[in-house]
Order: sequence, then structure tokens, then C-alpha cells
Amino acid sequence: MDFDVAVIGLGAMGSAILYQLSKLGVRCVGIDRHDPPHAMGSSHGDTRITRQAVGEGEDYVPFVKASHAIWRELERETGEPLLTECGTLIVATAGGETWHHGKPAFVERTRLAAERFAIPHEMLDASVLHARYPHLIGLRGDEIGYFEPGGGYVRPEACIAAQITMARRNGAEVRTETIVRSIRPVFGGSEIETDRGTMTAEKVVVAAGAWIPGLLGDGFPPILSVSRQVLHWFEMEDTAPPATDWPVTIWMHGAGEEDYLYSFPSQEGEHTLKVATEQYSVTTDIETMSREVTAGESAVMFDTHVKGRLAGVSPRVAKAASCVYSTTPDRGFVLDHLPTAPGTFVVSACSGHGFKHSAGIGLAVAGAVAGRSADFDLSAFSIARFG
Ligand code: PYC
Repeated sequence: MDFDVAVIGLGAMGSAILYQLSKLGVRCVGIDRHDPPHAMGSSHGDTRITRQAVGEGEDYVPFVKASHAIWRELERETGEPLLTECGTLIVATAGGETWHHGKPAFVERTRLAAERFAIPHEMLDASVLHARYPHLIGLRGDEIGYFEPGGGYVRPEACIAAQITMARRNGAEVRTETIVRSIRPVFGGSEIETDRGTMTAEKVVVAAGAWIPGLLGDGFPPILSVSRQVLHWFEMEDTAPPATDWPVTIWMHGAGEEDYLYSFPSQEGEHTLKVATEQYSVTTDIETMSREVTAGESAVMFDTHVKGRLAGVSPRVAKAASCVYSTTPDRGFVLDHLPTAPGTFVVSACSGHGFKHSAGIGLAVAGAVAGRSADFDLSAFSIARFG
């Protein structure tokens, strides 16, 4: 076999897995159809949210905790800033059944996870929210807040670049601009056919996000739905004070799951604010999806979610970008061997809440694939749960 492990897809998950495999001394190769970090998939946009009390499910907490430690380790090794713990604030209607990422009562679930894992946090009533965050001008007075001081954001492109750099330094091979055409079982492993030649590996990790159905075909159950998401950077008003000290904010301002915005503090030296929402109702095709964001899309984002809620943000668009989510029916991840090809491990469907877990998932999956001790319980992320 040419390699012990081939990792297909070098976004958030694949680059983390390659890095961890390389640290274990595994002979590994990473393959990507573009030149990562790139803006064609699900792992870009300057900033991604992190928070350790994970309302999506307590099974995720070990991943995000490990991720924070790994990003700090990578910062020391590469000198690149990756993680900013500026705090994460979640705001919802008190007593409301607010859904987020497929889970109801999201603030309460988050609080319970924080208590169970002793994660420092504060619960804030409407008057404290109002006094502490005067820039949230759209508060109605019936809200509740969860604040996690150790939350914040990570820099996705820098994390991916750091992991690939370190993996290469540890001896991993990286093949970019290389499209995988097929993965075929052969004696002792798999043969991976690409548009630039063929290689063999004992094990294959597929972390190709929205490209997975095209790559695995009937070998993977039809559980992924791919949706286009849009990220907007609005200019702040010239007279507005800098928004550099705002926390990352997830604000569920309405009853529906898509009635919400999330925002990041302004980056050093920029007078802009990155804001987005999510949508699951319209699916797309990764091959034909429009990457361009129209002025109309940003205008709708501003009018529906930003106007009257965040102080000092203007409707002028500094930049915008699109990305994709791959989502399962329960919005949970898949971290499992393929039942039809046990030498192939699928890491996917991070359903819009994956980046914060990626470095830890790299550690967990590298361990599972390399047959090292099982410090992480992956049973909640099986393919079999979909029947
Ligand atoms: O972590 O809550 C989150 C989030 C929202 C949108 C993307 N990630």
C-alpha cells in the first residue's frame, strides 16, 4: 500500500484529521479538489463561532474542549492567532421553545451542558442584557441570555492552513487540485483513482462535505441535504463606535428556527460587522450552486435581521460570501465506518455547527482510524441511527 491512511477533503475536518494522523507517525496523504484553505465548501468566512456548552448535545462537548487545547498548541507552534475567547452570548425569548440546529429549548439545553461540564457561564435576565449590551437595540424586554466568557471565534482559514503546514512538516503528503474519481476495495485496502493518477491506502477517511454523495454514490445512505448559506459583512456607520468589544452573539429574535442572526465583533482595523442567519428550506447542488451573493440577498438580510436590532450597523455591504451546509435529518454529525466498506471512515454532515469541534474530531478520528485508545465516544454519530 502507498499509504496507511488517505484523507479525502482537507477542510475543517480533513485537515484536522491529517494533522493528528501525522502526529501519530501514520503514513498519510491528504487530497483536496481545490487548494485549501479555499472558499468553495463549508470551511471559510474569516470567523466561526465557538462555545463549549453545546446545546446541540452533550456528546459534542469533549470535541470542542479538545479543539480549544489543540488550537492553542497550534498557535504556539505556528505563531498564528487562531482562537479568540471574546465570549459568546446567546439570546432567546424567556420561556420560549426556541429551536437552534434542530434542538428545542436551546438556551436551557446550553445551560444544562454548562452545569454538567463545569463550564463558566452566566445566565442573564432582560434587564442585565439591556444594561450590559446597549448595542442590542432591538431587545424587547422578554429575553433571557446565556453568556460564556470562554466562547468566541476561531479563524477557519488560518486553522486549516496551520494544520496542513504542520502535517506536511510531520511527513504527511498533500495533493491539492486533485479530484477523487472513485474508491475501490482491493486486497489490503482501497485504490483511490484521481484525475492525477491512482494510489492505494489501507484506510480511507472521507471528509468531503457536500461532495460526499457524488463521491460515494450508493455506498452512502441518502441522508445529506446540502443548503447554500450566505455571510454578510456590513460597514458600520462612520459615527458608530468600534464594535471590536462585542461578544459573538447568537440572537433568536423570533419563534421560527430561521428567525435569528449571529454576529461577530469587528476585526482589528476594520469598521465592519459580519452577520449571518441560516436557512435549511432551500437545498442546492454543490456543483452548480451560485457562489456570488447578490445585493438583494444582503438587503434582505439587513432588513429582516439587522435593522433595528444592532446599533451602528449600516446597510452598506463591505463584502459577502456563500458557503454550504451538509445536514443530516437530525442535524447531527456522522463519524463512522461505512457499513458497506469498513476500511472507509466517513466524517460529515457537520450541519452548520462543525468548525468549533473540528480540531477535536481530528484527534478522535485519527485515533479511531489508527486503532489507538478510544478516548472519545463516537457511538452517538453512527450511520446506523438513520436506519
Ligand atoms: O455555533 O451556533 C453556532 C452557529 C451558528 C451558525 C453557525 N454556527
